[in-house]
Amino acid sequence: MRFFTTISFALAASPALGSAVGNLGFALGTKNSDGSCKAQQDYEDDFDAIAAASGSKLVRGYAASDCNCAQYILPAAKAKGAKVILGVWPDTDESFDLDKQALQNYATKFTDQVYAVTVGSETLYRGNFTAAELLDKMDEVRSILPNTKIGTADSWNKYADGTADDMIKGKPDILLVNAFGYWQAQPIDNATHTYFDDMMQAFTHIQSVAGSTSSIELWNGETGWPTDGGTDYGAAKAGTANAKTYWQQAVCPMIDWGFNVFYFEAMDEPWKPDSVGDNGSAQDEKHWGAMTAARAVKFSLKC
Ligand SMILES: *[C@@H]1O[C@H](CO)[C@@H](O)[C@H](O)[C@H]1NC(C)=O
Ligand SMILES: *[C@@H]1O[C@H](CO)[C@@H](O)[C@H](O)[C@H]1NC(C)=O
Ligand SMILES: CC(=O)N[C@H]1CO[C@H](CO)[C@@H](O)[C@@H]1O
Repeated sequence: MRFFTTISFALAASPALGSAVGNLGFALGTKNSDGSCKAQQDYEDDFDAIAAASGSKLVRGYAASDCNCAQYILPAAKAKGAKVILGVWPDTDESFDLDKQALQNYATKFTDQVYAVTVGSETLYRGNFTAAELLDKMDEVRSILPNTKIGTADSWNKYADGTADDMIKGKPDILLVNAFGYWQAQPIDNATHTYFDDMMQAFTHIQSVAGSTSSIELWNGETGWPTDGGTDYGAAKAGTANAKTYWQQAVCPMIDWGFNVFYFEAMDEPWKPDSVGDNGSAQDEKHWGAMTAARAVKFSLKC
């Protein structure tokens, strides 16, 4: 099996990842079930629920100014001993400026709670920027938080196919690689194979372009599986039983291998509209949580 060969190679070549077990974090939304913005107490309750269910004290967001996220999540993280990867949304000048302002106003006052900042989420995948343009945006953000890890998150194939090379050569501090067997329309019994294979292709390419296995901190930035109520995607069938299988057969083993994983996502987001895919069919985005919107676990989140 191809992925076992590549994994042994990556581990042998990656003493920094080595035999230690990897870290687990969760993508976390900024809104309550009714679509209202979360307040500090809501984030504190989220941190409590995530830690109780999984032991994790790390979450990631996408836009620091969205719902004034940085303003409320950082004091909540401090109260709960948790850390946050904040996001900057550089796609438009307006969102870029608002998120930079939020970092300036809040992240600079809570640097111990800011694990890292990602500039852009799948911008190369969407074709929004070239790798060099993205690197410039990352440098702008670094000038606000010079001692914080700065990087980006993108789809595994945009790392593996060379699209990101000029950005990788700029030596970001941290890169998040998104990979979903589900979005490759894989049946659950082959989804782990696809996920591991995607990750290996992206990680080995990044490390070879960087010329080092340890100069850039690497994470799986998103993986997950929609639960009951979610939409099927080809042979990938939504359902809580499949999500549980994916957690046990894909997520936990990846962490056991020593890789860092963000699960997408912590809790359902019932306020989200359906997103219309490339072929015009609506895809539900409300049921990706490992927990319900009321913070009840859907299956054991212990590995
Ligand atoms: C299973 O996943 C691997 C890796 O992505 C892929 O090469 C293979 O075609 C998949 N098998 C099936 C039956 O889809
Ligand atoms: C769109 O593509 C997805 C994934 O292949 C598939 O599940 C869905 O049935 C398609 N919808 C239409 C209308 O073709
Ligand atoms: C700078 C840039 O090209 N931004 C575009 C990124 O994509 C969104 C929509 O997908 C556009 O609205 C932005 O103008």
